[in-house]
Amino acid sequence: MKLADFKKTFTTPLRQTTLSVFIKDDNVLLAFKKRGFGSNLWNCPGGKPDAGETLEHTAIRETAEEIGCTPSSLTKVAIFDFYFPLLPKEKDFNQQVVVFKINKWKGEPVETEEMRPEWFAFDKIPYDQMWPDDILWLPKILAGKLLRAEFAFGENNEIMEYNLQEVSSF
Ligand code: 6OG
Repeated sequence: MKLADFKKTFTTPLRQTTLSVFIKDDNVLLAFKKRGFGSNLWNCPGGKPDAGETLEHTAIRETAEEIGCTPSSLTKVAIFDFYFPLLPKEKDFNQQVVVFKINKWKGEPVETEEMRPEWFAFDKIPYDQMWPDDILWLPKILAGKLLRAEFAFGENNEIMEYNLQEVSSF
C-alpha cells in the first residue's frame, strides 16, 4: 500500500515516542537494545510517555532508566512519522518519534537490563546494525540540521518509501 493511502486510514494522531541523541565533542552515544521493539540494534535511548507526561520529561526519564544519564537541557531536533503498513495496526508499531539533542547531562552512561551504551565517533557509527532509517537522518542531526520526515517500512523492516525535509523550526 502506498504511504499516502495508508496515512488516510488513521483517524487519530500517531502515538508519540522519543529518542535522545547525546553528543560529546565528535562522538554520539548509542545504546545496544537488549529487549523489546528494535532489540539487537544500536539506537539512541528513548521510549513512550507515561500518562500525562510531557515528551521532554519522557526523554529525561527514559534516558535515566535506560542508561543512567539525566539530561540537563534538551533541544528538539526532529519529528519522524514511522509507518508499518504490513503489520497489524492494533499492535501500535506506527508511531511519531520526537528526537531531542542533548549536550549536557548528569551521570555517566551505565549498562542496564534494557540497554548497553557506548560512545561512537561520528565516522564510526555502526549503521549496518541500526534501524535502516538512521543513516538517512542521524548524520544530518549531527551536522546541526532540524528535520521532519515520514517513513514506511515493509518486509524485514526495509524502507519502502520516505520523505525527509530540513526545516527551520517546529
Ligand atoms: P518503546 O515502544 O520501546 O519505544 N524507534 C525507532 N528508532 C529508530 N532509530 N528508528 C525507528 O524506525 C524507530 N521506531 C521506533 C522510538 C520505541 C523506541 O524505539 C524508537 C522509541 O525510543 C522505525 O517504548
